[in-house]
Amino acid sequence: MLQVISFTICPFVQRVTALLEAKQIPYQVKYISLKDKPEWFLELSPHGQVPVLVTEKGTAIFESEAIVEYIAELYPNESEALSAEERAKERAWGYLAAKHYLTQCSAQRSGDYDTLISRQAKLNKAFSAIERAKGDLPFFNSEEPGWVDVAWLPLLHRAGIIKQYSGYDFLKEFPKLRQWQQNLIASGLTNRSVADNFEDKFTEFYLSKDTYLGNGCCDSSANSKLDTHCAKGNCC
Ligand SMILES: N[C@@H](CCC(=O)N[C@@H](CS)C(=O)NCC(=O)O)C(=O)O
Repeated sequence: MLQVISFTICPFVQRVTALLEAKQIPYQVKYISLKDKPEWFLELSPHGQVPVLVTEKGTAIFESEAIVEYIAELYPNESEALSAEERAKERAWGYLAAKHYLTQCSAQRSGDYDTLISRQAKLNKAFSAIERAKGDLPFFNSEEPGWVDVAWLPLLHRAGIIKQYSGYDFLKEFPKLRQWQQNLIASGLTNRSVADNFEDKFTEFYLSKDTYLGNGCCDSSANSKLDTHCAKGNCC
């Protein structure tokens, strides 16, 4: 069986597990600590990063982009009979999402208001672009989640958790993305692509007291500043 070497809250890993889930491919997950990387892991991953996919033959593939390409090639869906041009466009939208995973991570970890807003502005460029490209179908121009959906899923899933716990909505200006987020959550893919304790681990790190969002959009001192993004209007 395929094995995914993972770190619980890594968005690059979640893209891989979401694709495996969407394609209903069986796999096992092995979690490691990135603070104390095991020797066997460092032998598999030349840059010491997750995800790593260990194939049925025992070959280790690193870099999430290479891993999702491998999975798509090995397990093609009939509905994925795309022209070269269509496939290239899908790959490009997927790449745009992955390029923003670390931007979202750092936005969530912002220590102050100005940092959060400048990082949100970087995210907004990508969000605006995909909001314009998104049609009215439940997923990215399709009835079922596909390549582009699983690439954007980590961003949309995490934005949902941040909103739920802090009231801050990264997607406030993007109605189509909010609907897409709801459709992905309703599909079950968001939950199935992470560990049972994902939400605890995620909020523990990204909404810790070291972070601006962890100290509360609902904090009265932050209230007026965050008003434009606080999902709860009068701030809780
Ligand atoms: N370009 C890599 C990025 C993966 C990545 O940044 N993984 C992080 C966790 S989310 C990691 O392993 N960090 C540990 C390190 O860099 O030492 C990919 O797409 O697989």
